Amino acid sequence: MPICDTPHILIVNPWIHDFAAYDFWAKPMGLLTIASMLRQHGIQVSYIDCLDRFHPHAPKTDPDARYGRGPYFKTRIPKPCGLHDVPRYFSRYGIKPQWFKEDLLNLDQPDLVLITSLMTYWYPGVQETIGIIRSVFPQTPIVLGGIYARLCPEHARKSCGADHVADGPAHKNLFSLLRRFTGYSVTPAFDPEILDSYPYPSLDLQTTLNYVPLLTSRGCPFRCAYCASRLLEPKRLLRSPESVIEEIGYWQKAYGLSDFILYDDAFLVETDQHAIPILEEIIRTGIKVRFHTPNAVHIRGIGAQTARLMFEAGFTTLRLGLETADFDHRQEFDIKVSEYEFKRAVNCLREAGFKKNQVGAYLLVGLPDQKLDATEHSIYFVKQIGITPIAAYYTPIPHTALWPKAVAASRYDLESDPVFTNNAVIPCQKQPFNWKTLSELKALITS
Ligand code: B12
Repeated sequence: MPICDTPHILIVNPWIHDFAAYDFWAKPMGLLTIASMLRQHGIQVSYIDCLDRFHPHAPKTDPDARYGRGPYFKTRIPKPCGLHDVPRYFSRYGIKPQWFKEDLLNLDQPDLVLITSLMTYWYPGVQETIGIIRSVFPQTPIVLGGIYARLCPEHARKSCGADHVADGPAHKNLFSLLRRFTGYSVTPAFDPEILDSYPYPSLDLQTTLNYVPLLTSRGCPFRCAYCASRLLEPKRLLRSPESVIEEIGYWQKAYGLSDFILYDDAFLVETDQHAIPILEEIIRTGIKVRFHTPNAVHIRGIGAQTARLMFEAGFTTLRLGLETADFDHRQEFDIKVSEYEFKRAVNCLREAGFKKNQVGAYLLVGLPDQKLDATEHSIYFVKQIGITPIAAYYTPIPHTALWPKAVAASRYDLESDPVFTNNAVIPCQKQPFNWKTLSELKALITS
């Protein structure tokens, strides 16, 4: 292996292949942080985002509409094997393959390609992305990391065509991979155990910057049976309020950005030490931005004080992790909230000034053996309380406590291929599956 002077690294955010996908504030934060970790050492980083909604060839759209959210460009493609029964179109979401090839050909040959992955069932998009990179740069090693690589490493090694699958977080393995594949050796400029020492993600590499993903903490103290957070982030780590405020100020001043998206697994736990000081500091400094929490916040963390602080600090889109209104039978899945706590939280939010359309409660739909219409009661309950129900279609995740039940309940062979775990196919419902009931449920939620 040649030893590079200062290597040139290409980082790539791959396509999504799915029945539906939409940019609900989804940025490859891990990959863009990797870019910053490399740039701290003067390493040249090029970036191609296959999901770029603002690619020079893409139809023009308003970046600020809906606080930065919006549709991806899409191209219809054949459904994966085994999912032909699903009465929906299947698409590649993101830029056209020929734009991707042109962008690759415009680059100098990189010494190493780092590619990320998100949903496990999006791996066909990763395969296609790697295939094209390989055809343009056959000599360059390709390393795959990210959520799919970590949750399904064996599958990824067999199917994705990468030279190496990194099944751990980049803050632990990035620099040894760099050494292994380029011979270039540096000592990390941050301490993996101290979040404040991490560089900000290289959002400047995006062609258009319209919102900022923000991580104020890692990990979650709960062990919900359906969630992989514990596996991905076993240790709870908090940033200091000063470092969070500094980052918000940086993006606001340098790029004029107003929409900040909290990527935390659990922003509202340990509120006294974490969320409250952050919110108070935002208010004290007079920063005027909007915050959105598409990852639900913890309902027990919402009291009169936190509700008022969030409202004053500019929280605009709030999602609550309710999951079910069947409070008597939820112990099997989680122990997050009681009926009383939920009602109290909603009251506090209302009194603080939040409006019905700003506050949504996620409800899990399609859990193993859950009848589709079992969610109806939860939908009515949330509506009656005066906030918005939002369906969170259940995605079975390997290594979680609910996985064996999901496998047993599914009409697909979930163990054979992650593509079957796509929440759009409601994988944990047995045959015969009634798509009409699903449409009726969707109509009830939006009515
Ligand atoms: C933020 C988040 C989102 C964001 C978007 C995130 C994004 N990147 O686009 C939003 C809120 C939009 C979202 C939505 C959903 N999400 Co989500 N989300 C997360 C969350 C909480 C954090 C992800 C994150 O950004 N972490 C921070 C960054 C820094 O980490 P990272 O990108 O993973 O990178 C690290 C490593 O993976 C690695 N790495 C990454 N890339 C690379 C590349 C290389 C080469 C290397 C070496 C390393 C490496 O190093 C990085 C640093 O450690 C995770 C849970 C978790 N704790 O990971 C769930 C998670 C990924 N989401 C999940 C789910 C189910 C969903 C939804 C389907 C929920 C629903 N039912 O609607 C939706 C669908 C998304 C869609 N259709 O667009 C599941 C994934 C399930 C699966 N089968 O894969 C997770 C694991 C949560 C869970 N339930 O267990 N999500």
